[in-house]
Amino acid sequence: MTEYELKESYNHFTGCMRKNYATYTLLSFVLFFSSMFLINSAWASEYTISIPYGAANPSLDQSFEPPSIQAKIGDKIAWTNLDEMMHSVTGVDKASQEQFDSGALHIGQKFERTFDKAGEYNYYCIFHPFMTGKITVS
Ligand SMILES: [Cu+2]
Repeated sequence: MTEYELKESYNHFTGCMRKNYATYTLLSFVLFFSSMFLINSAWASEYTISIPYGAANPSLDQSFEPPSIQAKIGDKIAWTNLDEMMHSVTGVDKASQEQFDSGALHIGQKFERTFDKAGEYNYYCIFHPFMTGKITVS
């Protein structure tokens, strides 16, 4: 390679780099923020509670499974109705700003809730008030 050719190829290379600088910067930002998002979502946990078959029968003594959960702020709780009839997930403390109510939860339906404040959240089923559960958020 002559000195001229070498200089030409170098100029070509730096020209390309300059042209693509904006693209590289944008790409790094995209990578950075998407990795932050992945790390964040890995921190929060998700808990699942089922309303098992026969939950409406008080003699079976199985309402919400598990009946109590220890969660952290920002964790997601998901209830699923696996029974053959309607149920609800309704907070006992109606005055609370964190009050929650799934409304009528039909067969196979899912209700999700994320708690943003620490506290003890007792809940029940409006159709079968003997069905009770508790979420402790810290
Ligand atoms: Cu019920």
